[in-house]
Amino acid sequence: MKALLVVDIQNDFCPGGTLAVNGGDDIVEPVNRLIESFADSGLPIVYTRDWHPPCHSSFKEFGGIWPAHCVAGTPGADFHPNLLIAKNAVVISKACKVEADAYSGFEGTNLDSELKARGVDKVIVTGLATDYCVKNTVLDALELGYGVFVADECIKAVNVHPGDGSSAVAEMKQAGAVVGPLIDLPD
Ligand code: VGL
Ligand code: ZN
Repeated sequence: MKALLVVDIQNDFCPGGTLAVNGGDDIVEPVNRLIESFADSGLPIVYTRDWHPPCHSSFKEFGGIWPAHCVAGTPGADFHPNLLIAKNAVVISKACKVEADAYSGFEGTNLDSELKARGVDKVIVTGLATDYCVKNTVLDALELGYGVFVADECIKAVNVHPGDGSSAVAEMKQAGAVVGPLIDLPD
């Protein structure tokens, strides 16, 4: 059974947000097409979200490297307004504690058990950002034994250093993920 993973498509990671990924909102439309198709087929759709307390340790003012972003319950942490939220959506919040950051949707969450409970053995990964949360979610999924397909059109990198996005893609491929266009989506 396959599932769709929609990683952190939240306002703060889109243009206008505090940690905006260039063109981050460009992926909303292709991701919505996948959401519709998975929903029509009754397949699981899981949304992860970065969900930080106001004094999170990853924020610059508290010793971290990022501007404040995705503070739980604020508009910046909301999903992009155009993102379709499927009726059968499973929402996984991560990095909810002051001390711990989590780039992977599996880290400190019940994502693995939610997937296993639904008989999922293959995940299609989409979302933001390629070089952080997408990459780490993909690497953990592979480690946990899932087959992983990453849809090219449905991810976008923050590129703190130029080339971070392409290195992340290379790393995901090296670890066993298939990264390709939507037209190659596996059955
Ligand atoms: C992310 C930086 C900080 C992400 C989360 O979702 O890729 N990036 N927190
Ligand atoms: Zn974060």
